[in-house]
Amino acid sequence: MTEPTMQPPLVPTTGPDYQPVVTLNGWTLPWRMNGDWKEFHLVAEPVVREFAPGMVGHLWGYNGQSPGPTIEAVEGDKVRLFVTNKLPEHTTIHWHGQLLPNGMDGVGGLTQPQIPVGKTFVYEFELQKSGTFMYHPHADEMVQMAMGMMGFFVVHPRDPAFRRVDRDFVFLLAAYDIDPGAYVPKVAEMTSFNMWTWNSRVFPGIDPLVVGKGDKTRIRFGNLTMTNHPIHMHGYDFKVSCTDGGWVPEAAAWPEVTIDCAVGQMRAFDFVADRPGDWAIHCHKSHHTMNAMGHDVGNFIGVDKKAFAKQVRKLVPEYMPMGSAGMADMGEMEMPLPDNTLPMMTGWGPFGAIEMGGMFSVVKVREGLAANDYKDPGWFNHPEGTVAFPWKGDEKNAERAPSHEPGARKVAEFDVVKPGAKSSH
Ligand SMILES: [Cu+2]
Repeated sequence: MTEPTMQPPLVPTTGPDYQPVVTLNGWTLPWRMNGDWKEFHLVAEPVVREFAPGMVGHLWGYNGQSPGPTIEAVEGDKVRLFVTNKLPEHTTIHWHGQLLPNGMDGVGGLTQPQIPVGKTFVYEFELQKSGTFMYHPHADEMVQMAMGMMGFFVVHPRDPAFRRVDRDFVFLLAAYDIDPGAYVPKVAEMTSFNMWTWNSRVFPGIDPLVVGKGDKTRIRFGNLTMTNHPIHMHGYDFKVSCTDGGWVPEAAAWPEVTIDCAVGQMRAFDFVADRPGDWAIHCHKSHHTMNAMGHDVGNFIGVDKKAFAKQVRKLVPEYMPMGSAGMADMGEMEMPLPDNTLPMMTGWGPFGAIEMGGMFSVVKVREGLAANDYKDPGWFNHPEGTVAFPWKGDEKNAERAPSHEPGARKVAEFDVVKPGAKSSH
């Protein structure tokens, strides 16, 4: 796979019926039947992944992409997984959450020899239960996961009606530290990452989650970063329905609007999409909805930098004093960046700069979508009188609410606009 955009769900042509998942900015791995074995082939290899337009990472992944393709199968299936190693070092695959014979567990040195460079190993096991799983190496694990090696593994229930939904989205949380101008993640980084990703994509490069009004909807994710992520969805409350340990019994599924996902955990939540709109979904750690940023920036809120700026401009004519009224001006700023990086706060919505990055997307709930139509429907058309508006009594802000025509951008105002400054996004 070379496309970074979401591929259509892979509808089953043999075996029990199920609603296939869609992988944000990804795809499902095709299989073939060989007798009663369902056969898959993963190729571990270096890949180039676009995080969002304007930045790519030189990562390791599977079958041309990081994360690797999603594996989908059915409870009771006998699966045979070929793993070919095209990396420059040995590898293995661990099938996170699966109940299987010990020797199929994929821990290099402990349960199998490492898969040498250029060789293919085979894993065979019967899927004991349905649920939400993932796969990743258990060989030079710190390096190989920091380089992007991971994938989703969904096992559908044998009973097509069991906990069935109309739309089922999956993504994996991964973090990278890639300096501006660089392409390869710093694999020894432990805390100071600058790319907080869903399926190795960042806002505004993450696909929207497109849902038809009234659809039963499931969102599943797993965390292979070095910290926890409280995933928050606006507009709804939802029920936590599945973990990598199995289904939460319906009577015990508990309500949330934010569900924390610790390192090495997976979570799924369900809701009925009965409220149309463009509903934000994001990690609630505010640094995780930013792209490349420095953490050593002083706080200039309240500082009058006018006299200082005048002095600096004698030496650096393009100098822009920023931050004395907060950092929101960075969301609207479009200035040249170093090669291969992304602005800290970016993205444009119908009302202006969205000022986000990283782990952020939009659940777009619309009336009248066909089943399995995941095309971006554009921005929500708010019914008259349902958008927050300026208070008429405030003379300074007595204008009407802004129109939500796309492209109705506010032009950023700076003390100095650098001549020839052009947006690259
Ligand atoms: Cu987070």
